[in-house]
Amino acid sequence: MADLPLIEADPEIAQCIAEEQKRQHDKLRLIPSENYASRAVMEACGSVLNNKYSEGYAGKRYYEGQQNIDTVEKLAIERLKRLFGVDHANVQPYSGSPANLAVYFAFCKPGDTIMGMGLPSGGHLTHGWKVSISGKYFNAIQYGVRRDDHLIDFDQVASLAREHKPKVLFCGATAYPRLIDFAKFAEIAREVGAILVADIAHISGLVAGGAHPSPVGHAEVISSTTHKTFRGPRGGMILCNEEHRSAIDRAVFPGLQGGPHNGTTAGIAIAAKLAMTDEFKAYAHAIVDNSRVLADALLSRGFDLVTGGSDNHLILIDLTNKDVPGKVAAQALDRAGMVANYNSVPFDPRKPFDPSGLRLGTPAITSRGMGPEEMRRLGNWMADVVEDVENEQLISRIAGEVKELCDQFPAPGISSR
Ligand code: DSN
Repeated sequence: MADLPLIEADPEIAQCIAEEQKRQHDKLRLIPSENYASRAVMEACGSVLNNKYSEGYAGKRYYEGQQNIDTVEKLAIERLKRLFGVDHANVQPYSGSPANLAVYFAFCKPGDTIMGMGLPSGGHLTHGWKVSISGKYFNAIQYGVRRDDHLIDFDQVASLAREHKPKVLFCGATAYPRLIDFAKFAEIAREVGAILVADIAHISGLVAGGAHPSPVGHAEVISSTTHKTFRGPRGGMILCNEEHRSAIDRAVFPGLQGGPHNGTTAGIAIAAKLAMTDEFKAYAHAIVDNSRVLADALLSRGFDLVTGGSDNHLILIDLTNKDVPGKVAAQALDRAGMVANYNSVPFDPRKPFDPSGLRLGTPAITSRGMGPEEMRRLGNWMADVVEDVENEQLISRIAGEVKELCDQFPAPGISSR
């Protein structure tokens, strides 16, 4: 039983995976937090590393048999240190939310004041939003974007920071289409004595590839997932200077987690190695170029883009002028082979589960090698669908054209079918 191939051991799950592989191949995946992990990363994640327990850190574990695991983890750490130019990396957080929780645990006690960007402005749940543990266990102060241009309101950040003196100031976002000015955040954090944490989950691949300014030298602590633009496994990491090394390590283990997921650690090491290549640098820049071209294509079809465009991997559309709710548009686009997610826009009068916006991005389609020409086609397809969401004939014709396009661009990590 334990040695049966998946197809024999569990045909139902095998079928789900085969169908998901087909879906990921046949559709344009536009959710900005998703990507295709590199093939080598996928191999590492499904390897025997899964079988090993390794609580602790290299050279100081609570289990024997770490001859190979220590090497894997040390490689991941050394590569990340070199890639990002930091003193230390912790590669054990299970994902981005646990990484951020570990950061709070390292520096704060329940009830302490923390500060981050509010979810409705594009911040992440873990940056102090009220339903998250970060909003419930801490006195969370939330800053936002300006009403007129939807850019981060630095006057508000500064005045809230001066008033509330947070222990930790988070910058970074989950639905913000512009560059993050880490230097400005650092100036404010310094003035009020806060530790600046840059959550670069969405943009770590862009930072690694030089397509977004780095927070290193500005933020004392940097948290990230490893599976978005970084194109690694589902995981998390925390980068920091020497001063915070032991607080961060202790917060992750034994503070928050047990044994690290060693297959993931290997995947992070591989992703870091691949991110050092010229090919990855070109990829990171191509993500941004594609996002700009797609934004222009959408603007030329009358879409209202939050902040008026994009200079990272992500585009946020306010569909109010198209008179279509975000969810209806996202569902019609999915039927047409384009998978985005409905999302609130700043100052959204609608509810989060039925918001006015659509969030999309270019990391996954750029991983398939698509470029400006494909972005212009995509912009037109999206406009055709959103302007006629009930026209199933049109939607099914476009789904066919999308599939034809996808057949021309192999998806990394998905074997030929
Ligand atoms: N907030 C998720 C996203 O950006 O899709 C990640 O946690």
